[in-house]
Amino acid sequence: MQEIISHIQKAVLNIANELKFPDTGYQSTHNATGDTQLKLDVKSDMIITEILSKCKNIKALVSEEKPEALELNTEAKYIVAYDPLDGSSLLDVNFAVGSIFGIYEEKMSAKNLKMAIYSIYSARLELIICTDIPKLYRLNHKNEFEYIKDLKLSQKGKINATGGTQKNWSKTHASFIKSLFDEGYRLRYSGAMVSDIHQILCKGGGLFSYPATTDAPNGKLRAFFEVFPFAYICEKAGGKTSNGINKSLLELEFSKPHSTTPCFFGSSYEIDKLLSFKAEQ
Ligand code: P6P
Repeated sequence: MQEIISHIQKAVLNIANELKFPDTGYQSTHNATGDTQLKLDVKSDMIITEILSKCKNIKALVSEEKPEALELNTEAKYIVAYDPLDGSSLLDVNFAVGSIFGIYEEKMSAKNLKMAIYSIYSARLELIICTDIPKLYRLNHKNEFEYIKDLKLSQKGKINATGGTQKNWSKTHASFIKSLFDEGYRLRYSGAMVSDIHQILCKGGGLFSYPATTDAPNGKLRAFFEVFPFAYICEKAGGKTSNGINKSLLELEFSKPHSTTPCFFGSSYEIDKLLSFKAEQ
């Protein structure tokens, strides 16, 4: 695993340098889920592909930006599924964005997830690595990732990160979200999942939601590249996750690599409240 970590560290350092002077223009291409691709989406994907292809422990690379897997070492046992630049559409307003990696053993399935990693490209370059406990590292003056702290979720938070277009929410979801605001939760939503969940993990609690909506009945966020890695990290941090029905996102199974799912991540109080709301409907 350390070999994979060091290759990912090298890739995120390269991407961070690329983002300093970005061309935030769009390609004329789209990814497998139909998102228009930024030049930096493609560039970040190229950097990760080039660097991780040199790692002998990786069986295959599966990118959110590519329709097909890249087979590497048939004898190796880890498949790395990644979103090379989550939140890239916010680069033109200089918001924090990041890369997300799920490391799966032998096959891409939530129960085979063995490590989850994400980076945050902002005023500081940070890397969160989670095998058992999510650990936050920050780039120091010597260009090394220095350990800062473990990330833990308390029983309840104060932050409500509400994804999806509100006019397309179900009535149940709208009343659940309102009930948290009525308790005094504060809206904290940037439009980049990686940054919005990072804030909840660093502040120690809250809820991030991207529900089923009338325009995205299966949700928007990608299971293997975004949802499973963050579900793994949030649950290892002591939180809970759900798709709005089940008791953990990590129970879900998908056959298509670019499948999406409604998703909720947070402290146990918020997820328990979500499930009680849905049960009453
Ligand atoms: P909306 C970014 O494009 C992304 O994939 C996630 O990072 C983010 O949480 C979501 O989409 C935002 O979607 O519909 O709220 O703009």
